[in-house]
Amino acid sequence: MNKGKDTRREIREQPSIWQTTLSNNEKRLKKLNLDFASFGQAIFFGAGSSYYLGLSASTVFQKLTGMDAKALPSSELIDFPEAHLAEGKEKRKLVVGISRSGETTETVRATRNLTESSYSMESLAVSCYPNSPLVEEANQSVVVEAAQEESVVMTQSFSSMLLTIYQIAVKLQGEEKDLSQLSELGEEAVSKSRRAVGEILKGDYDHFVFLGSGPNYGIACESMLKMKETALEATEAFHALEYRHGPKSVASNHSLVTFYLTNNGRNHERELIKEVNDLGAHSVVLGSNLSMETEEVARFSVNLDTDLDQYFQGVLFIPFAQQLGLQVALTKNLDPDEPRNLSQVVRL
Ligand code: F1P
Repeated sequence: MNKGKDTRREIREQPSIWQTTLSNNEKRLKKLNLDFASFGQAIFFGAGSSYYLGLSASTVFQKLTGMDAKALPSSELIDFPEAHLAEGKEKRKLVVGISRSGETTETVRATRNLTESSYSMESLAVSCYPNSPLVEEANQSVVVEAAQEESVVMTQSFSSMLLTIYQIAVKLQGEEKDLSQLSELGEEAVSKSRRAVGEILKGDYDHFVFLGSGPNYGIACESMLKMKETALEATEAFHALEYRHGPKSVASNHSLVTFYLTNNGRNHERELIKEVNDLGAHSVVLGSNLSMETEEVARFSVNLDTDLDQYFQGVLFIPFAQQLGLQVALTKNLDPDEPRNLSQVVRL
């Protein structure tokens, strides 16, 4: 049986799905009625991969629009809204529920609770399914139908919904930004990542760490989840420098530490690579226009040839972890299309 065929196809098709998504969204986003000036805060929420998508999306949204933005697990908005939503702010909140299925109970319930609450807000759903409960609950929605997938674990749906939120932020910012190059860059990212994974898996690792700061922290968290879901591996995710404050103590020469490099943190991230190497762990760096020094200091590298804003690069990094999880699973004779203990939709 061809184990992981759906997951493999959906990872590799991402760049073309992004192209379809970007062009379809041109029409969809015109229908959005978001009075940007009326909002004082944006709150992104989801479950699992969709929460991690929100972590990355919220940083991009704040950077581009200047609006205060944060991300929460949907369950927090059900159980502890008072701990996260300040009363009395004169401006409205834009609350963005993210869900591939549009059926995850806590995300649907959080949207309903917010809509019925006393908070002055506008709810927006980002999903892959048009007639889902989440889309029905929200005031407005953007549905990314092209990214619907067979695989239980989220791959193209994650990256395509993240792209969609990039586009919403660009639209609200009011400046023209051409994101169409992301599709072409995606082809480069998928093929370079696949080659790097092939090299990496000549080694023997039993511990995977993903480090990412700013817009890349959510990507690091999603990478961690991909390795857990598809390959049943021990994985961790941290903001880059957080790794030095204790977690590095468990690194060994069977640890693979992946860095999603940023421009802002490039200098100390480079020093951290050397520290990781000195621990005996193997380092992987993904970034754009990497210097010879950075490529030489890292064990493995995926060097993307682009000057794209660092806030948009996260979507180019995630195919690496998706393919790493897929290939490690296959070496363990697991089937990523049938991940243990998981289902496509998680309901309470
Ligand atoms: C997302 C989710 C994923 C999980 C698995 C099942 O649900 O729970 O987080 O990793 O893929 O689906 P959704 O709310 O985005 O549909």
